[in-house]
Amino acid sequence: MSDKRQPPHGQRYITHFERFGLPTFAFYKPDESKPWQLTVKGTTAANLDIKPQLAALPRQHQTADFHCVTSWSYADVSWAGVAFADVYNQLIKPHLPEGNSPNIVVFRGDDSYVTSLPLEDALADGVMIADEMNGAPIHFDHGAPLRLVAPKHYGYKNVKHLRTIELADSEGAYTFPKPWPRLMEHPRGRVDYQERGRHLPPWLFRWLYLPIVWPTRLLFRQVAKGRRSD
Ligand SMILES: Nc1nc2c(c(=O)[nH]1)N[C@H]1C(S)=C(S)[C@@H](COP(=O)(O)O)O[C@H]1N2
Ligand SMILES: [Mo]
Repeated sequence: MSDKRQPPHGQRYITHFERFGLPTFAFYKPDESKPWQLTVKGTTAANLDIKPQLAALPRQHQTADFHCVTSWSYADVSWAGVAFADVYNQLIKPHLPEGNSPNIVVFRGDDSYVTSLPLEDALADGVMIADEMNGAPIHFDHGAPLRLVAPKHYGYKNVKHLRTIELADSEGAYTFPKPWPRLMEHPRGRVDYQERGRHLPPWLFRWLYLPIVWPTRLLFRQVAKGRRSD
């Protein structure tokens, strides 16, 4: 990364890309005994698992900066996987109920983390379901085995351990994971527009998040240590 590169407004580059997230999800452990499914809901097909079909889609690669809403950014992460637009158009759309035009996509992780994007944002260039990071299968820390990557959106839209994709037609169809306030989730979450959350100005979110960044980072580090010595 060039020293001269300026991060987006209100962000600061950090030098280590670490596992991070809502503290309630720090303790998640995957159940490795079952094969991973990627289930699509809101279609006519009951229990549509598209995981086996991902391999047939064209592969995409991109290098992008990663921006957490709490103000840290990490430069130049390279991802590989499939475009969400291909997933939607080829694997999901054929199963939508007649006359149904969803406008929201809800993404849920295996740890029960949940957030959403307007369909229009999810179909944009660069939004992918990634299975590789920096040339290797995505490590647990960064969302193994499948992660949503939406580089123009804050980290909280980039769902790790992706398990469920749900098509919905109104925002009321889902909520941000409890007990976290929905205030923390902007419906779009675009970095360029500092859509950090709802109802409050971006500077206030930055100020509110400031005291929780280090405790959260330390919690995730502590849990990772425990996991290694299991
Ligand atoms: N499943 C899941 N995905 C998640 C989160 C989470 O807690 N669980 N946290 C989000 C937040 S707030 C951030 S900043 C990024 C952190 O990604 P990293 O762990 O790869 O650094 O993951 C996002 N995706
Ligand atoms: Mo974040």
